[in-house]
Amino acid sequence: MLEEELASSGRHERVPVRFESLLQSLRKRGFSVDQTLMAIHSILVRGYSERLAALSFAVPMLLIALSTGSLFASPISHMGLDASDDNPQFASRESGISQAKRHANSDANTAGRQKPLRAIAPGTAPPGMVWIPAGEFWMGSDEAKFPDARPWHRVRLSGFWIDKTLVTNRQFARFVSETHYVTVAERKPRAEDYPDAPPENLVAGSVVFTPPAHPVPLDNGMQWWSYVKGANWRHPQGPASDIKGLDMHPVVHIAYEDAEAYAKWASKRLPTEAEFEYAERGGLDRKPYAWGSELTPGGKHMANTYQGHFPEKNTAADGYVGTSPIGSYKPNGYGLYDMSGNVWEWTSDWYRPDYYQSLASAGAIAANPKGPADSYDPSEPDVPKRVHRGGSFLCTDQYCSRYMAGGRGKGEPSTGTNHLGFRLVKDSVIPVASHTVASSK
Ligand SMILES: [Ca+2]
Repeated sequence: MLEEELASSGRHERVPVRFESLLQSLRKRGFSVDQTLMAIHSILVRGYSERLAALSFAVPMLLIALSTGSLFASPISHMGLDASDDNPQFASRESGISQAKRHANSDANTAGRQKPLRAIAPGTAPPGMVWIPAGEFWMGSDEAKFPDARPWHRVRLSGFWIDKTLVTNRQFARFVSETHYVTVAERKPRAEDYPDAPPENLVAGSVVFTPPAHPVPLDNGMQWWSYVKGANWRHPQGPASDIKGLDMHPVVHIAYEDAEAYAKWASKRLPTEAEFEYAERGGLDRKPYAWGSELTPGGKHMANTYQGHFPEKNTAADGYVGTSPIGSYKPNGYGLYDMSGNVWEWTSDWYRPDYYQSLASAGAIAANPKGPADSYDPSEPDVPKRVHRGGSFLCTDQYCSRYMAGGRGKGEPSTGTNHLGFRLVKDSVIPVASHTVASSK
C-alpha cells in the first residue's frame, strides 16, 4: 500500500515534500482522486502510520490544509508558534516547538523518551494556542512526597489545542469588559451557603498569602493564608493594591466557575488533569521536571518558584517574589510557558488521592481519562475539590514542591487565591477520524 511504502521510506521525516509533486506521483501510480485525497488526509492528520481515514473527511480536510498552507512541511515545525499570535512576544519561532524539540532531543538523559511527534496540527492554530498531538505517555510520579501521584500509569489522549500561556490580566479584563462578568471573589457570600458564619464575616474577598515575619512550623497553612476583604483579580493583595503594570501577568483569584465562564466566552474548556500533565511534560518521559532532570540546570532558574526559607523569607533568586509576566522563563518542549510555577492552574478533574490507583488497577491504558466521578480529600473529607496543577511562586523544595512534573494540587471550587489562575484547551473543530480513542467514562 502506498501509505506503508511512504512510511517505510521515512519520507515523512524529511521536509519539504511538495504537494504538487506528491499529487502527481500518486496519480501516476494509478490512484484515483478520491484515493489521493484520502491518502493526503491520512498523512495530514495522523502521519503515515495509521490507516486511511474516512473519505467523507478528506475533501474538507484538504481544502482547509491547502488554505492554511499546512501541508507537507515538517510536522514538527507546524506545531510551533503561529504568526497570528496576539502577543508579539510569542510570535518568534525561536521559542517554538521545533527549536524546543531539538533542545529536548539533545537532553543527555533520554532513556525511555516518548514516541516522537509526527502529527500535524489540524488547521491553523487559534491565536495563542499550540497543537498537542494525540499520543500516549506515562502519567504520575515516584516522588516520595507525592503519594497521590502514584503509581505510574499509561494514558492515551486525543490531540488538542492548548494556550501557550496562562490567561493574563489583560485577557481577563477584555472578557469582563465584554460580558460584565463578576467573579466569585467580587460577590458577597450568601448566608445560605455559609449558615455557620456570622453576618459580619459575609464579605466579598479572597485568600491572600500573608507571610509571618518569623519562621513557623509548616504544618498549618493558616499561618500564611488570610481571607482578605476586597481581594480579587483587580486587587490581588487587597483593596489597596491594583494590577497597573501587570497586564501580562497571569490573572489570579479565579474560582472554578470564573474559569468556566471565561472558557465559555472563549469557546474553549479547562484541560483535564491528564491533558495538563501530558502537555506539561513537553514530550519528555517521566522526568522530574517539565524541562528535564534538574531543578536549576547550570544554575539557571526554569520556572517561577520560591527560594529562601518558606514562608517568611523569599529571596526571589529566580527574579520574582510574586507572579511573573508570561514568557519570563523558557518554554517547555511543546512551546508552552509556565506549565510549572508562576501560578497554579485549574483542571476539570475532581480530586481523589486514589484515582491513579484505580486507573492502574483497571489494567488497560487509560484513554482520555476525565477524573473520578466524585471528590475525596482525606485532609478535608467534607470539601469537594478539583485538581490544581503546575505549582506556583510559593512552591519550594521545603514545602509543596509541586512545580515538579506530576505533582498534584487540589482546591475547593469557589476558592481563588493570589497564586491560582488558569489556561484553557480547545478541541479540534475538524473531525479527526482516526482518533478513535474511547473515553474512560
Ligand atoms: Ca519566585
